[in-house]
Amino acid sequence: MTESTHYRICPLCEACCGLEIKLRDGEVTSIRGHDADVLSAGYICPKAVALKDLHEDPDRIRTPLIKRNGVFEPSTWDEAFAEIERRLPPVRATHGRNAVAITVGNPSAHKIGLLTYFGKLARALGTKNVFSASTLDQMPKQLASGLMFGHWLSVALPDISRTKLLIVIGANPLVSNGSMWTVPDFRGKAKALKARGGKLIVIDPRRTETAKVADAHHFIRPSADVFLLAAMVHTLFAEGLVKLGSTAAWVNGVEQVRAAVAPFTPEAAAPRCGIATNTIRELARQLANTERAAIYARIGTCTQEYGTAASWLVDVLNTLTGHVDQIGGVLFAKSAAFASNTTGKPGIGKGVTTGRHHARVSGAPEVYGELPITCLAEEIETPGKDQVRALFTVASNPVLSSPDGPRLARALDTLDFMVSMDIYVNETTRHADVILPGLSPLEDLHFDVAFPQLSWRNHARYSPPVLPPAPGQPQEWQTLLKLAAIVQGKGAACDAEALDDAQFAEDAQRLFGSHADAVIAATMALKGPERTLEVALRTGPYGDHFGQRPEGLTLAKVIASNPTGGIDLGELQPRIPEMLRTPSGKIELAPPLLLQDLQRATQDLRALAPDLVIIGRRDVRSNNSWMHNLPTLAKGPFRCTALVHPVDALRLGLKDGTQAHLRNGTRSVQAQVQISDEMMPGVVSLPHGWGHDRPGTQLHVAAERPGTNLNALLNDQSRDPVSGNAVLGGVAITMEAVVSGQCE
Ligand SMILES: Nc1nc2c(c(=O)[nH]1)N[C@H]1C(S)=C(S)[C@@H](COP(=O)(O)OP(=O)(O)OC[C@H]3O[C@@H](n4cnc5c(=O)[nH]c(N)nc54)[C@H](O)[C@@H]3O)O[C@H]1N2
Ligand SMILES: Nc1nc2c(c(=O)[nH]1)N[C@H]1C(S)=C(S)[C@@H](COP(=O)(O)OP(=O)(O)OC[C@H]3O[C@@H](n4cnc5c(=O)[nH]c(N)nc54)[C@H](O)[C@@H]3O)O[C@H]1N2
Ligand code: SF4
Ligand SMILES: [Mo]
Repeated sequence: MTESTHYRICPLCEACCGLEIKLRDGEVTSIRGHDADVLSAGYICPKAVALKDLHEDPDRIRTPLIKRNGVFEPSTWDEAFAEIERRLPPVRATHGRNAVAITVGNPSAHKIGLLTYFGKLARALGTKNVFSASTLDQMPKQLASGLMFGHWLSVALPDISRTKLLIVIGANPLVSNGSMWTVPDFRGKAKALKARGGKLIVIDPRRTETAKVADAHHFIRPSADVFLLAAMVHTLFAEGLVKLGSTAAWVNGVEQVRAAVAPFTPEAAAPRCGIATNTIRELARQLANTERAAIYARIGTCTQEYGTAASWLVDVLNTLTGHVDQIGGVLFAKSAAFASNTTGKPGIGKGVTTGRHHARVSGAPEVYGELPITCLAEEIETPGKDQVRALFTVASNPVLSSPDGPRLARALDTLDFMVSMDIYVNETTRHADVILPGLSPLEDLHFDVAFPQLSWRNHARYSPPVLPPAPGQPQEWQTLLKLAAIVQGKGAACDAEALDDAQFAEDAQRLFGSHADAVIAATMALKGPERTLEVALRTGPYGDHFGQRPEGLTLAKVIASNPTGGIDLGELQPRIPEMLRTPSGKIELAPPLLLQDLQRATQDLRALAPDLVIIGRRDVRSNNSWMHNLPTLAKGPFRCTALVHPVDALRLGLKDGTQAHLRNGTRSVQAQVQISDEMMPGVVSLPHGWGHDRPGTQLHVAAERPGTNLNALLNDQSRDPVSGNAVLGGVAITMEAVVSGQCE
């Protein structure tokens, strides 16, 4: 009998907790929090334990699948690549590069192989039709941060361990464990905040788990955040509360903001957002008058028509109250590797431009090289030059995760060819012609590329694979390289890794000039993402600069720190002006794109509230669309319920536990009603990522309690026009009881 203990970063959500995993004879016997972990100190949530289920899940794909006569058949890797080589190049040759689209989904953010090599496939394709989960999620935040601070990952993070006041708007970190903010054990940190006399305030249309531990909670009318936030900014100017503090020399555009928010008096905004005028003023005053304070917003403020404007106003508030770049306010992480705000010339950069090309059908502008994922169905359906005829999906399940999933599912069936890199035959991948599986997380190494740039504390951690991969199973970066080579006409039989080595050598010459040979020699033992990581760490802000700073970081040092929980690089520190990458070298408080968008909001200031609107919800035992097949998480009370306020239930004749129709125009779904005074009256909440009753999927556990697909109710044409982000909340619906025996 052999027993071993391994330490691994959890890849399932943005909290990035450190795990301690015990094995006996190659089988997982326990998964716990790693107490010594420098970031998470032993904290975990129930999803981590389900990594065992995921590893052992009989439905998880372990060999490539090729669809023949409508049925998936297992194949070898060579057969699968040969099939792709046979079918993909003719589509490109006949219809051009834009005829092949690619989507990349959420799990790729947690996989260094996918994150660092996805771009190679996208570049090889050379298509405009690049889509991702970002436009279902944080694109507004990315864009607002990019326009203000110069890079999309330069996100202002609450300094939770030192603040005295935290206002959370449109986020539920107690359940989500933080987003665009890596903050494991939010509950513990909120408790510590309160213990030192600090305050937590939550603004949300539901009295959430986070609201329940807060000092105050205010209901807000969904999608009306821009009005509340603009009125708070208005109050700062009206009451002389603006004080920029030590960043004053680095802020552009204060007067433009003052003029832009003029129409948003608390009196005008209050009926629109459902928050009383005195509360709006008090929130602004508290933020301004508390020495160490921060306002933090997330997906609830992004997935709406004014998502970018709302995300921007949050940091306008942080800046105008002097909390930006302040200890106890909001700070910027200094990541050990891959951060654009630590490379190039300090304090100045290219900034951000959008609309370098546009979606063919809707005309939606490109943002950070992507088009809105809600354009995908129409790009497939609409005939003409550049019509999408083939698709790659990479760790992406848009049939459940994107609005109007049923329309997209129909469109996918009309494609000439579709390849999915995925680990399940699910609602999206069932439409593919070839599925190429990734490794189980336990078989893969782990280093977070993006999340240290968003973490509450600076650190560097690396996890080696816990278990060896099955023989012959490539890592996902190797699969991406092979696909890129096929697209480039180099042939499925080519040595894609040798091509990668040659590319690396070429890049090294360009980046390191006369030092290139030394860099190549120093990284010779490494391949793929590990080689990229070694270079990023060693040339990063804490790096050894290939021997020039011998005490600095190397990959070997980070690997060696794995059993002791990684390397702690300390609390976040003020970084302005050095981290800015705007062309002016200043914080751009008034980007023209956003000033213009605020005018659009002005026109909408007096819109009336619909009787009933729907919003989403997350549960700690679930993660987007793909973890409902894991028995540990699937058990327990049914979670895909529609929460309805008692007053609405009475008005609509809905009874707890019964089924109701939810309708949005011609779209309609059925869901189980759960009556709850957690909801703001007039607001219904239903989680997303459910609806596992589609034919042709292989998710046996999930199919037992499939739940309702919220996105079958939502319209794929509703977007924030600035960022292209989908509108996922605040959508007007009607609800009525299902009469027994009645079908959809
Ligand atoms: N209505 C509504 N819709 C929403 C949201 C909402 O709040 N409301 N939230 C949105 C948000 S924030 C997000 S991020 C998106 C997420 O939407 P997606 O990006 O589509 O992500 P998931 O739903 O998590 O699906 C992940 C896919 O990756 C596969 N997968 C899992 N692990 C691996 C792996 O290791 N390798 C590979 N190759 N594949 C893997 C899964 O089987 C699944 O097919 O959903 C969005 N959709
Ligand atoms: N357990 C679990 N954890 C997750 C995920 C998961 O599916 N399950 N998904 C992960 C992903 S991909 C992401 S992006 C993050 C998201 O992390 P969070 O942003 O914290 O996401 P939610 O928990 O959906 O919280 C959004 C909150 O916004 C509220 N809300 C809805 N509409 C509005 C509105 O118009 N205005 C305001 N002010 N509030 C509104 C909702 O009631 C909800 O409480 O979570 C991640 N973590
Ligand atoms: S909060 Fe849970 S799912 Fe997220 S990283 Fe930590 S253990 Fe994993
Ligand atoms: Mo997300």
